[in-house]
Amino acid sequence: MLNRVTDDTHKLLIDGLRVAAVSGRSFETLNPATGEILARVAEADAADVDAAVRSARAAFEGAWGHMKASERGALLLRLADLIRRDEDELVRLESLDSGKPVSAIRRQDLPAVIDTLTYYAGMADKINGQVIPARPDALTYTVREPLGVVGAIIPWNFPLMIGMWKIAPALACGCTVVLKPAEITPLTALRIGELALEAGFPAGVLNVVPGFGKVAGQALVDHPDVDKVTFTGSPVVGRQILHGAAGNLKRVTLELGGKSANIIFPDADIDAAVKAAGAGIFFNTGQVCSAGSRILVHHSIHDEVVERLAARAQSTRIGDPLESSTGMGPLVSEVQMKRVLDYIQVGRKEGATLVTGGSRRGDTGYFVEPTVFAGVRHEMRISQEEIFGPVAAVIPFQDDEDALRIANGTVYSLAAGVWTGDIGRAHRFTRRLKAGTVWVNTYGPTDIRLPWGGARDSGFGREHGDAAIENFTEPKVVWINTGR
Ligand code: TXE
Repeated sequence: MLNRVTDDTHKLLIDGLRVAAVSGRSFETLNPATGEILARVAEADAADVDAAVRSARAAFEGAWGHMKASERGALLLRLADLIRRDEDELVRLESLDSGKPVSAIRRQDLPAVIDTLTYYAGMADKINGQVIPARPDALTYTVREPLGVVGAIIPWNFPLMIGMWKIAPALACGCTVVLKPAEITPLTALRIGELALEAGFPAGVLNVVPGFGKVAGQALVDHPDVDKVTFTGSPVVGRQILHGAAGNLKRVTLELGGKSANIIFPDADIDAAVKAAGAGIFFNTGQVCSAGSRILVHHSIHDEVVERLAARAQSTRIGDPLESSTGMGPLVSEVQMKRVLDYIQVGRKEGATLVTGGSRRGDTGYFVEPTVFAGVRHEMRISQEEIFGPVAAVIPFQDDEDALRIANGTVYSLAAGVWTGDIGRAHRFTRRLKAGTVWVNTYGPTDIRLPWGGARDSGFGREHGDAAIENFTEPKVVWINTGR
């Protein structure tokens, strides 16, 4: 039983108020498990984004800028408390809007959101400068100042979690935020904005402007009074953001996905490796930037791994994301489903062996079967391009050098995994794999304390940990002449 969230239009959140778009326009967000309309949402354009940026600027210059850092931290903790209080509602809303199974949101996304908030709450009053005694006739030191107004543009695969990866450190640092959620999953972002107000964040500190990327997103990127854009999404849009940001030389952080290699050697714990390889590509219906979408398997165990991986794919419980027993939900949209089905056709035409899956499941909602291609060759498109769906490409390799050549042979550099019982090989691979994160004998865990990001078409800059503090602050040098 799935239903509309409400018949009212979900308004924008600007300057502490829920407001209609200046244009009066709105758009629909759908439930990907049914294809039905879930809610109508006000559609921000440049005028609304401008109002949000002005409000964020006023808050930055006003109440927020004058608040003690420890009070900012306390507000982040209060927000975490309210998210805990409303966990059931947030889990359901996120599931309805994105198609993610409630079990996964409860187990993974919500705890990560809380962890992010508490981690950066603790950091808020520990953002220190340095005394650097440069000369005997001066007191010279640095302070770290917040950058100002941050435009946060987020995707639809982890709306709550990726949103919080950007909001929490930006606010901890004393910046203010204009958040542009993805047009297909705007609902939880609006709810977080409301909870921030309830927690006591001053009006304008966190504004939420749902709308389309080319309009609302681009307006935020082009706005001359935005100091920083932090973006997670596609490389195509990442490049557009760099162009737009050049106008006033905004700082930019980009996290743009990948085509990560998960490499399995015969001396590994094969049970554990296959289990993790399955989760690594089928979790969140494959819509994960660090999905282990290329499973590189030593030729001597290729057939065995393929067989066991296919068995895992076939036992995946696909279904209603609101059911607690569901393991895999739909893709987020019809566009994404067609994109994934197209790639499956490409894989077939390229001559890869379709071992299991390969089709849409049912004709309601955007479900696609967990799919395994075997005998994939490195140069095939399904081995080079990000599919962002539950499609595993199993690629046989001959030896260490062959595995490294294949693993490093795409335009991406986000993550990689290696499974081996040989400690020397593990170290050689961690050194030579081109990736922001390399997992050894595991695949996929992230932690807010550890820097996260990539290089080349996976973007640049790091989120999480101390790195995020540097993203939202800038050092200022103070030089005090202490006399003769
Ligand atoms: O992404 P977009 P899409 C990859 C994945 C996926 C593909 C396409 O391969 O299949 O991208 O997804 C906003 N100025 N990833 O088309 O368009 C948009 O409104 C400013 C990987 O949905 O990049 C949304 O809020 N903003 C990725 C956000 O950008 C713009 C997660 C992401 O949408 C804009 C998502 C513009 N001109 C997709 N155009 C990951 N790294 O995890 C769009 N947007």
